[in-house]
Amino acid sequence: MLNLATSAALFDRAKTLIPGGVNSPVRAFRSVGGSPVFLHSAQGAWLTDVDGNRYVDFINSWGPMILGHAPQLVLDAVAQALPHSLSFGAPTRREVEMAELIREMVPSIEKVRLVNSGTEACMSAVRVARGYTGRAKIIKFEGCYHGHGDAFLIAAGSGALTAGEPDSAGVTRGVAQDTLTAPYNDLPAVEALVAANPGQVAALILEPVVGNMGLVAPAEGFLHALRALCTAHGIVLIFDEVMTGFRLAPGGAQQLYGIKPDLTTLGKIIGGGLPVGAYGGLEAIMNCVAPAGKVYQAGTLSGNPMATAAGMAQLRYLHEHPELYAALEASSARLADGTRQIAADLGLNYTVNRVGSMFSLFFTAQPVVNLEDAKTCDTAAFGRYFHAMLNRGIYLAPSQFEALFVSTAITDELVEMYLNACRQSLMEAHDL
Ligand code: KE4
Repeated sequence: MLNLATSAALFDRAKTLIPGGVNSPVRAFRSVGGSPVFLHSAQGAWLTDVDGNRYVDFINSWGPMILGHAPQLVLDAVAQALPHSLSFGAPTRREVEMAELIREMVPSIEKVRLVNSGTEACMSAVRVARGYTGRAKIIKFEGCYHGHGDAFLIAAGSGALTAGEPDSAGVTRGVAQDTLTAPYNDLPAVEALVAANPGQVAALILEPVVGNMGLVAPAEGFLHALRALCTAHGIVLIFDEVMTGFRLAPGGAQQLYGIKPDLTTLGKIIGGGLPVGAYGGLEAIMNCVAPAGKVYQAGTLSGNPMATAAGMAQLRYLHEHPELYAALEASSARLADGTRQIAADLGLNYTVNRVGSMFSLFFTAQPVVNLEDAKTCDTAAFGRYFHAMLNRGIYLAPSQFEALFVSTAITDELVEMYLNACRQSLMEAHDL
């Protein structure tokens, strides 16, 4: 068993100071039980916690660390920027260069605005879609997460035709009534929502590949059908690529599936580990954003010189080394296929979904194509598996309803280490 004494003491202190002892809920290990490990440092594929325990990281800060932790090229870029002050609140050359690079890597983005998180990016994209169309309602999918903006914290209403009920306290009915929800991969449900709200839907926002109910891929033709539906009804199609952007391909999921959304939201990888988000797309829509237009959005630290130094260094490397995506595909396929085979060998037949370097092991034998399927998982068994893997030095997402993120730092040896731990941990979790 791991010595987690210092983590436990820090967590006790934290709980007297910070809600739930963490600065983001999923970190609290609530859905897997136990107390979170407090991290001290990281390098490449390896994390070290405050008790000196080491883990191979398959979360990578929930996506940003695609090159592994503390890549020298990013550290060097930040060190080079450091002496020139930390923040100006005024335009800088690097923001122009970053906008040019984003536009080159994601051609559907004709104009882009930098913000400080994925949440800000998604909130702003919806606001500008509403300002551009003059419409109020949005469509989102059950199980998709777009940050903690009020409009997104909405449970699916019964069926797909009623306005949602707030998921979170503090979200008013006034907000909830403008958020319509449908099951992911259910095109008829979306068509029914559009038909029931003629001329009222400003935007449809989705994760083109879902990470936030565990990994769920779009059904064949689903994204193309949504594109056609939005075009036909003047609905702004927003791809939330905060997770998938620069990960599934240099140009994200939209490059992988050949779809041109009207707006794209970005985060995580774009900041190289520092706080950067972005939203952008058609010039006609983005020219509605202040001060060019009347949709207000602002931010003290938007385009922060340290964050853009880290982000640009990482993005430039990804842009200049497209071959790394084939390497990620190979290592991720070995991890996911190996996991699926191990579960089958143990008679569990669990579902493993993967797209590129994102994958999830679902503790259910049925296919998982939407949130309802994902909720059939044995989350208690997942919790036992999570801790069994942690005790074997493998750091997974502390929730069944998250995706794993593979970095280029995962070597063949670490794939083997993961698969050995996976076999032993599945046996331990099921007393096999
Ligand atoms: P942030 O505000 O956390 O930077 O981004 C929100 C967001 C938007 N869109 C998608 C598709 C996302 O996955 C996220 C954030 N992802 C979660 C992981 N499921 C971040 C981890 C956390 O909430 O602590």
